[in-house]
Amino acid sequence: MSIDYTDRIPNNVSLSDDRRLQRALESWQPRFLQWWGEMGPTLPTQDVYLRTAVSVGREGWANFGRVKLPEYRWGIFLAERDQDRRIAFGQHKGKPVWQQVPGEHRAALQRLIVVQGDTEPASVEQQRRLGLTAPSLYDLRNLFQVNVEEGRHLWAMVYLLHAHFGRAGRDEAEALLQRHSGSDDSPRILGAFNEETPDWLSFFMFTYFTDRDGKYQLGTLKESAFDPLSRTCEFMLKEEAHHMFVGTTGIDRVVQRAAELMCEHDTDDVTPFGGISLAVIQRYLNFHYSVSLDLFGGETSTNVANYFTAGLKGRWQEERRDDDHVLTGAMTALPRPEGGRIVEAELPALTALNHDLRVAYIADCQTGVTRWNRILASHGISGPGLYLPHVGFNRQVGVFAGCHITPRGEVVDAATWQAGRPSWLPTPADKAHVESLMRPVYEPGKIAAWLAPPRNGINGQPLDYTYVRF
Ligand code: BYC
Repeated sequence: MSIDYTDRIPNNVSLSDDRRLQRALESWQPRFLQWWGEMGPTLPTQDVYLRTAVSVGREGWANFGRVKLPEYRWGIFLAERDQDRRIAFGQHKGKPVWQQVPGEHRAALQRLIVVQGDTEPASVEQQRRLGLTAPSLYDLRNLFQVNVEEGRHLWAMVYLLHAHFGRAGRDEAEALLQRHSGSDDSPRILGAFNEETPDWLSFFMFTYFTDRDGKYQLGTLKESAFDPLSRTCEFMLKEEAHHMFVGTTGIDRVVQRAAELMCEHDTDDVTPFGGISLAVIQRYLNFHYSVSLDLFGGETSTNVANYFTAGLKGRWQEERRDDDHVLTGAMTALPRPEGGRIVEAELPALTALNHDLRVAYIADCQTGVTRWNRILASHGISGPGLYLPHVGFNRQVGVFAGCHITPRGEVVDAATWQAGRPSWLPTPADKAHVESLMRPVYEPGKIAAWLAPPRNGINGQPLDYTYVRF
């Protein structure tokens, strides 16, 4: 199914057949562009070597070329429709999926789409100044690729709001451009999207941990009985993979450089040599991992039980699971703090679905940590290495909110926690050091000294390719 690029809004949803919808989206488009101009990347550029979606099929879905950023073709792309698709879970299991929103699920679906949509422009806002300090043109190009695609993911949600939620949906689409990351008056909806992404170590951590929450949330919405949402998310997941690649390989390169400097100078403290020490990397990891864990919502949630039963939001890889996909009566064990200890409690599986998703996410996060420790081992650095802190560490949402739990999982009192904080979360000195390393490197093929070069260029281009022109 190819995409019509002659339309003002590229799309594969036959937009020109629905003049009202087309007009509504065409009137939202200039407001989106105004938002991009005001809240998008601050670094002026001539053009950037970017990937643009051209088809939603299995092969050759994107092409690469030099694009002026504000002229990127943001469009509406849904994965191909499976005419026989049936609901895989919940009370409507086995019935045909919905092409329209059922009245009784309107509010809940709209809420899920708004929450998802809100994160996309938020991340662009958080990252808007990073171009000023990019460690290479390769990295700068990757930042802009992530940014334009998050902008497109906003389009994906705005399309659903306009096409299926009438007046209320159009109002919500407007509000997505009015809320801003970190704003006092009108912040973004979820906590992690109001945090700053002030430096490139934070950016790599964000794309590793927070974009990975995106992967899991989109994975559950891809199971939705509301077929247009499912098809939208399926295509978004395709783009999302590159964002996590940026995070994984970005941290690889920071760890590798730290390891090189540790060997060269025979010390753990590589700060004086222009690197980022493992202790600092660990503290950044602890922060980004814990705020990303909060994005899954409470360990027990009646919202999620209702979403599942209604067929709005499934589980990760729902159809590969070997159970009844209805879960009434099923129980599950989950950890919770009790009397100074963390104990396992038996609870209805339905209300524990946020926990279920978080467990899959944690296992996925661990793969990066294992990979980074392998890089250390390849430099002869043994020892504890990097690790994921305990699930209860630094949590603001769910059963662990308000508890004082160390990264190793001990429940401590408030004073002990505060005393340990500088060892566990980035300190002002850590941030100042990382910030001091953030100097732009815009010469083709050159890379800042605090991270190793990437292994390969983009789309087969050499590393010294001019990925961005000014
Ligand atoms: N911050 O029943 P509860 C991405 C609210 S990332 C603030 O425990 P529920 C991306 C919650 O809204 C993926 N508020 O949780 C990544 C609820 O409020 P209401 C984004 C929070 O509803 C990088 C109340 O607390 N997509 O795509 O089961 C770059 C009770 O909540 C937070 C989605 O999240 C928080 N952290 O689950 C770009 C998918 N957590 O309704 C993009 C859509 C909870 O009582 N959203 N609350 O006023 C959802 O599925 C669910 O809304 C949540 C929460 C998983 C977020």
